[in-house]
Amino acid sequence: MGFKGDKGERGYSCLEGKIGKAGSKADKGNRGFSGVTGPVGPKGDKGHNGERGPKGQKGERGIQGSPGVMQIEQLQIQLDNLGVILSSQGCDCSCLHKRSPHLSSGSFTIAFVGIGFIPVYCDMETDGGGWTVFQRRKDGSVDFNRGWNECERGFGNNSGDYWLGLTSLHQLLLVNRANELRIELKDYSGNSAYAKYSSFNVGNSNSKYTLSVSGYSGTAGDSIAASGAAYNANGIKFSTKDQDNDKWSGHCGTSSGGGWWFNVCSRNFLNGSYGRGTRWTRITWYTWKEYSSLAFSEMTYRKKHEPHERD
Ligand SMILES: [Ca+2]
Repeated sequence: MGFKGDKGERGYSCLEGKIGKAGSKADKGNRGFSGVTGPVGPKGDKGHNGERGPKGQKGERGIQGSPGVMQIEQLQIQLDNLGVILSSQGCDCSCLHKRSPHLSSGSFTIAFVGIGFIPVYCDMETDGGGWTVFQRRKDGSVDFNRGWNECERGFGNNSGDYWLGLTSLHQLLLVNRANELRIELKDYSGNSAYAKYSSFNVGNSNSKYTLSVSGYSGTAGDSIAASGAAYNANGIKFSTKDQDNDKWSGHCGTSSGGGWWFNVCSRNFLNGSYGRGTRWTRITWYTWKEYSSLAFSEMTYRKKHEPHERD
């Protein structure tokens, strides 16, 4: 067997020289200043119009606008026919009669903005019509001996025995400024009479609803101003069983059994107790039947038209 030759030296790998450590990265330099803005260039050519797009869907219906003046008048007439007198100023039966002359007598409700709903009865026939009824006695079904608050507020049913109330009466009279008063009376034998006054007003609560009435005409006589000075009601405050504003040393409201414009006390007491009899505490109108009680009374008012206001 021959001798094994010497092992030769190991040669260098040609890759070894590339395994060196990478050098460190250089620092980033500061950002430079922005350059000066150049001049505005010339305006470009106008572009072509695009093609028309497809038709959109139909929108929802908008909210209805406010009615015009003519529509409000038509609405008022429609409400008149339903028995509701709509007015921002307290239109009453005289205003209603002028606006809707075809309407006959009946119950209506006045929608008085700021005051509320006021039930009334309108007499559209008597003496030219347009009368607002604020008191009625016809069958004794309603007790009229009420306290102050109820006389202010009103009570009864506007198609029967009824008292409108001093607060509403005062407010409604204020709207018209000038008013006339008409009083219808009937006795138990079926006879009728009336008293009319060309000037009528009722003051506010501070005045205790002082009555102002003058200018009599009619068939029943003037029991308000001519039945004896101690019994006249013109310029007199309202009194009730719980409030004495009368001119007597006693208390007419408790002696009489009803609220009224008592002097010392009355010969024109239409709020007296209902029923036959001969006493001043009954429903009386002295210049017609003295102290014999009456079967029916109705107190109404209407706006007084000056001659130039007549239609
Ligand atoms: Ca008194």
